[in-house]
Amino acid sequence: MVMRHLFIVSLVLLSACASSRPIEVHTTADSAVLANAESVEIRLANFSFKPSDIHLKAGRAYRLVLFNETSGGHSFAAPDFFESAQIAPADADKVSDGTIDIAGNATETVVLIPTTGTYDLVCGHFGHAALGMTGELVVD
Ligand SMILES: [Cu+2]
Repeated sequence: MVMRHLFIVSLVLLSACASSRPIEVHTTADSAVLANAESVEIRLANFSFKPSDIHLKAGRAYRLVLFNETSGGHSFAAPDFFESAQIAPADADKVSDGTIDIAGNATETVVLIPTTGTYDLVCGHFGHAALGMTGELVVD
């Protein structure tokens, strides 16, 4: 009985630590649109996104090229942006909890079709957003 009680308490604690809501990733099978993806390069620096204001057109395919020009890790965290976009099936696994992690001096790419909206962008690494590593994605 005591063990069972401890188990339930652990479950409650675990779920309290997890993110506030699960981020779903939607994929698209529209390979013809994805094949014509336009590349957009975004650099991750200490501590900024360059550019920090990213403008995209809804319904068009983009290849986001996320280049981390520093030796430390950064991330591209935009949960609402990724959740509302249609992501190329091959890239869906790169997005975890609405975030793509980019190791130092590495590049990650993701092909997607964004949806109209204004979305917050931050680096999810501790303290980086407070140091100015924030941005905005505007899709119209
Ligand atoms: Cu960072």
